[in-house]
Amino acid sequence: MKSRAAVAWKAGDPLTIEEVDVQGPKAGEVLVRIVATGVCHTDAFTLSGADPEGIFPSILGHEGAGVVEEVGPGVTTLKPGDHVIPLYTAECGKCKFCLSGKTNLCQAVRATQGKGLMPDGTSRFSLNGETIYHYMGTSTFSEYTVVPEISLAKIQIDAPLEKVCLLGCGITTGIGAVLNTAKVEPGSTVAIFGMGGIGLSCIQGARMAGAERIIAIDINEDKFEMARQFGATDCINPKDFSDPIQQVIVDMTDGGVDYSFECIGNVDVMRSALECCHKGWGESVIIGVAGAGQEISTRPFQLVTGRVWKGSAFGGVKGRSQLPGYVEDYMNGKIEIDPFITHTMGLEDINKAFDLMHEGKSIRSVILF
Ligand code: NAD
Ligand code: AHE
Ligand code: ZN
Ligand code: ZN
Repeated sequence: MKSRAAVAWKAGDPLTIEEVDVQGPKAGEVLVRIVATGVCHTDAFTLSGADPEGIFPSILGHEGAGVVEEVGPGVTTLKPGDHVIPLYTAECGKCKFCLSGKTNLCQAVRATQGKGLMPDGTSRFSLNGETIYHYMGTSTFSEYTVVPEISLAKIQIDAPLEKVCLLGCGITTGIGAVLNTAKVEPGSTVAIFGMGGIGLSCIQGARMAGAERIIAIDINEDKFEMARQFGATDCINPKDFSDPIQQVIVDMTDGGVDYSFECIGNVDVMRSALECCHKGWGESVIIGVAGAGQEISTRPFQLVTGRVWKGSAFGGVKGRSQLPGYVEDYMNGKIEIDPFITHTMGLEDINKAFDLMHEGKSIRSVILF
């Protein structure tokens, strides 16, 4: 079949809208009609060429929601008409990772996914006979996409897809990093670096966890109004201080924060986020994604003296079993999504969504098909 899709041909180039060919679902696969998709900074990161796993030409997008159109042989848990959120972190329930009880990082399809291919080692997308690669196993910048059954969370039919698409990455990642990865306790002091969709979602999670003090850090002060709306108690711009920001935060908090979250992808800020943690117990969670060749560093003494460095992918959330609960929490008013959607547009304007992100003018743009 034909599908309208935004194709990334080459690192650094704008996407172009094409009518691509999509092959039907093979065994264990599902054809999904995407209704809406967010644009996450990770899409821009891969398009920039900084992602060691970036493959071109490909169809980016990993924050979507849609409707099952057709299922391939052997698919038993989904049927046409079901509403779904594609998962870049599958949940097979059978692999060593799924069975460990220690991680959400199912590896059942991860190797082929990282090569832009379906689990059988081929792509379902092409244009004029040329292979177009998948991205993160989701490729939600296409009206029709093919996704493994184990990479789809079935959600309640009455949830608005143009809103809950943001649970496919950003909002779940931020809330999950606070609740699952850090396990922030009531009364905690928390520092959150980067007030994009991820950082604001960390604020939301910190509020849910009962954190008492929530310090928001960004170099773009336009972000502070929304940070305060979500519950930040302090908003600070590192450019306003001559001391390193970690020192400023340590001084503000009688020795450092209980938890910090890096939501930017800047390795220098990752160091600040660790070093603003309290001696003896402070924990820092890296969420931001850094480019090829970049490395983090700190004095080992920071860890010897009790600070802990962690990372979080998709907020530690197991997509098939836990994401439907996030959708339910949105429907019950426990999770906010609507204020994150600062812009909506059609697929033909998708490059505008990238521009708005780079200009610091959007939190999330949602593409409506
Ligand atoms: P975004 O571009 O919307 O927000 C980033 C924010 O960081 C902006 O407000 C920007 O002003 C701020 N910032 C930039 N440099 C800064 C600095 N030096 N000091 C303080 N603030 C600074 O991005 P987003 O969509 O919220 O994504 C944030 C990061 O999280 C990206 O690296 C993205 O790839 C990553 N991410 C990771 C996961 C995961 O599962 N680990 C999931 C989603 C996104
Ligand atoms: N491909 C990159 C890493 C990208 C990355 O870290 N992705 C996050 C999700 S970002 C969503 O916006 C993630 O979940 N990683 C775990 C995984 O298995 O990919 C690289 O550096 O190679
Ligand atoms: Zn993302
Ligand atoms: Zn698994």
